[in-house]
Amino acid sequence: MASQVIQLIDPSGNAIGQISDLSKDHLLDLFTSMMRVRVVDGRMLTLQRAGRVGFVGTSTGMEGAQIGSAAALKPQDWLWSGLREGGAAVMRGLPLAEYVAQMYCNANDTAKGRQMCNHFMHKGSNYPSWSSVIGTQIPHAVGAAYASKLRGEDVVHSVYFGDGATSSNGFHSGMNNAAVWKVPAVFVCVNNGWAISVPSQKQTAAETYAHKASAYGMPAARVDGNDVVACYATMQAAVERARAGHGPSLVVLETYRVMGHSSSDDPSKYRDENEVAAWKERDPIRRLENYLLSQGILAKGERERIEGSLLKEIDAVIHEQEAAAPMALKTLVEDVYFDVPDHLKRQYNDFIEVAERHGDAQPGDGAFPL
Ligand SMILES: Cc1ncc(C[n+]2csc(CCOP(=O)(O)OP(=O)(O)O)c2C)c(N)n1
Ligand SMILES: [Mg+2]
Repeated sequence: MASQVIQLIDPSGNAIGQISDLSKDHLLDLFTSMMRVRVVDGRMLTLQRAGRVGFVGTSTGMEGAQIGSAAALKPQDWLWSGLREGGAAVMRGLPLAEYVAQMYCNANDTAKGRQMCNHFMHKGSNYPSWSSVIGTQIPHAVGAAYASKLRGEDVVHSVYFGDGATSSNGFHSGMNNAAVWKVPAVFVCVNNGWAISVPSQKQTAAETYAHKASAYGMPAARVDGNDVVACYATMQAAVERARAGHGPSLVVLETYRVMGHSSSDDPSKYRDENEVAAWKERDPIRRLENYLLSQGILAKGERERIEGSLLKEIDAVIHEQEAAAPMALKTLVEDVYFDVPDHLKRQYNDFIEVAERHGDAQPGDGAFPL
C-alpha cells in the first residue's frame, strides 16, 4: 500500500528525484499558472470583501496540487471538478473573462446566473459545471468514463474531490463501479487537511486516504501536493495507465488549505494558527521558485515581474466584466421548456412589473414576448 509520500523537490527547493523530462518552458508554464491562481484568488477575495462579488473559495497553498496534476492531462481529457479547480480550468482553456463573468453572474456568465458564483464550467476544455453537493461529481465522472470506454475514445476522465468527499456515497459507488468496469479514470483526492471545520483525523479511521483504494481493488499513490513536479509526474503515470486501458487509480495529493474554507468561514474558530504557519513554510510556489532560481531558469526579480503582468491581466478583465450588463431576467424562464408554459409566462410578466418598478429591469427584459 502506498504509504510513502512521493516528493521530487524538497521544501527548500532542492531536487531529490528525477525531473529531467520537464523542459524549462514547461517548468516556467507551471510556475506562471500557479502564480495566476494565487493572483486571481487574491483579487477575487478583495472583490468579495468589497461586496462586489458574492462568494469566493480560494486555492491558496494548494496551487501546486491542482496545477501539477491537471497539467498531466491531454486536451481531449476531462476534468470533473471538486470545489477548487477553477485555476486548472483556466490553464486548460477556460477564458479568464468567462471565469470573472461567472464570479459576477453577469450577462457573459455561461451559467446564465443559475449557479452560485465561483462554480465554473467550460465546454471547450471538457470541464463540466461544478456541484457544491459534495461527491456528486464522482459517479457522473465514472459514468462518462464508462461511456468513453464503450465508444472507444482516447479520453481519460480525471475527477477531483476533497478529503471530506471520501465520506460521501458518491465516492464509494464511483470508486467501486470504476474499478469493476475498468474505466479510464483517475480519482484525485486533494487532501487539504480540513473539510470546513472537520480535520482529517476525524474524517476517517483509515491510516491514509490512499488506503481506501485497496478496498475497491485499485492502486493508489500519495504525493506531496505542495511539490508541483511530483504532482505532475504521479498524475502522468496514473493518466497513462488509464489511457492504456489498465483501469482507474487513486492519487492523493497531500496539501493544506491555508485560507478559510470560503469567504464565509472563520477558521480561527476551529484550528490552531501554528498549524497554518507551519504549512505556509511549505508554500508550493516558493518551493518551485527556489528550484528554478537554483537552476538559472528563473532570474532574481522575475517572480515580481510575472506577478505584475498577471495583476495587469486580471485587472483588465475585472474592469471589462464590471462594466458588463447583468444577466437578462428572461433567462429565468428559458431553456427548460421549448415553449414557455402559461403559468411561467404569468409569473414572469408579474415579476417584470415588479423589476421595472424597482428599476431592476434592463432594456430588453420587458420586450420578451410573453
Ligand atoms: C452532500 C453535502 N453535504 C454537506 C455539504 C456542506 N459542505 C460544503 S463544503 C464541505 C466540506 C468539503 O470538504 P472537502 O471535501 O475536504 O473539500 P475542501 O473544501 O477541503 O476542498 C461540506 C461538508 C455539501 N455541500 N454537500
Ligand atoms: Mg478538504
